[in-house]
Amino acid sequence: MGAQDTICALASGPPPSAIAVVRVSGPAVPDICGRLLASGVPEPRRAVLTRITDSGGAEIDHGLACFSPAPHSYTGEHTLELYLHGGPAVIAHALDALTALPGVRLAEAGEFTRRAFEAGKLDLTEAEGVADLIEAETLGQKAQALRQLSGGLSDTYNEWRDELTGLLALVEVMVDFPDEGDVDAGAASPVRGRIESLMAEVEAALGDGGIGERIRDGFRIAIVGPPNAGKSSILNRLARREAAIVTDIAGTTRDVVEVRLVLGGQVVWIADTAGLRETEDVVEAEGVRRAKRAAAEADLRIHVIDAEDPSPPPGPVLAQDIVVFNKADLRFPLLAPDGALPVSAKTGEGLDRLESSISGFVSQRAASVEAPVITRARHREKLTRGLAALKAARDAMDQDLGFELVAEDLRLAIREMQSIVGEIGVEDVLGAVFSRFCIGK
Ligand SMILES: Nc1nc2c(ncn2[C@@H]2O[C@H](COP(=O)(O)OP(=O)(O)OP(=O)(O)O)[C@@H](O)[C@H]2O)c(=O)[nH]1
Ligand SMILES: [Mg+2]
Repeated sequence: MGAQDTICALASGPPPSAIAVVRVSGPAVPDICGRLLASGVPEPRRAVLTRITDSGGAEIDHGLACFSPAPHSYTGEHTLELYLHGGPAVIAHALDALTALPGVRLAEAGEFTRRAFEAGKLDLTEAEGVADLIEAETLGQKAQALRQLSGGLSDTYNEWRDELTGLLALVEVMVDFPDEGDVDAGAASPVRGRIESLMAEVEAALGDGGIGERIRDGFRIAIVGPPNAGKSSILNRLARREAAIVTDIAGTTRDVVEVRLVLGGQVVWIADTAGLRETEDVVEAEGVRRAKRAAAEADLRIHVIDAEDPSPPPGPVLAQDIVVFNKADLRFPLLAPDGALPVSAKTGEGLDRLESSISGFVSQRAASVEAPVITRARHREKLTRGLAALKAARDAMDQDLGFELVAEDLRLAIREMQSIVGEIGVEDVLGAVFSRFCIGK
């Protein structure tokens, strides 16, 4: 399947819809216009209303056609977009008519954007921004994806790469002229300082609390506490459905039950966990182990105190955590400990305040880093490796290991920056990124 294939796909949502957009990209586009459009090849980048037929002359639809000749198109190739009536038969007829033509086939997931990437229209982080924008459910995700799509991440990575390239040039001069001993010391010191300041910038980016990834993938919240405190009942209230099993038997929940919600304009994953207690039961003990892990990994914990059997939270309570005093319906006047939020999963009392505490936490967290440059684990992994290479370069300088080694470490760091933006792309990374797109994008 070479780039010479012309690809086509439905680019709009599933039928029926008012309008369906069928997208075509590749060298056969002018020929396709000649064969299928009564208008012939439309004037570039102008929508024309035309009768559209298959090659046997049978009418597909009356619709708008827009032709964008290479290289000024999304993919950099000749492209044609057809705006048809969005019925399943119209779409099927259009795609059949297109794929019946020589050199035309259906596109694979993400293939239009992959072609755009290969034509240099987008770099890899920008292409990821396209995918994120399509999937964005919250305004926070949308804003982050738009920033990424318009080069907000690549700008930083490219700046770092350019700075490193400049440093490498300086170091290479020292490798090439090793005898200029006096020059070495003088020229080397600014290099070391610049490596250090770059390290500080990369460290700051890595130390962003994972906000970009949280905005994209969701914040993690764990409901923890002793058995029977009402953790699952609280989850069900928050989820507004019976997501977890509730019984009066202590030790009901074993697995971590997660529910995805949008609160405070952000995606949050709320995890109900097994009640924390010492137990001989092998299954329950595994549940407790998982509960502890979920609590440790969460951005925020909701500690549930049982009003029927109040005791302090068994696990560590961090500053941002929320403590709730559940079954408040059973105790009047309320005896909630200081700082604990009285709630009743039974009556729903206090649940709105719990929800707004969670919303407040996530929206504040999301705003705590203005423009995170890491939005995926892929970025974090490469940047971490880039930082390690920078450290190695600095240490090689400090230990007088020779400029060849420093140069090698700088080259490694450059490679990590380049692979984030896809300048050097390992094929499997590209495959992994683009295969997650929808067809037609
Ligand atoms: N009166 C009253 N009963 C409640 C409240 N919340 C939960 N319960 C009851 O408490 C019992 C335990 O509730 P669960 O939600 O299963 O408690 P849990 O903390 O998930 O328990 P484990 O999964 O065993 O750790 C059930 O009988 C619930 O109906 C509440 O606010 N008021
Ligand atoms: Mg439970």
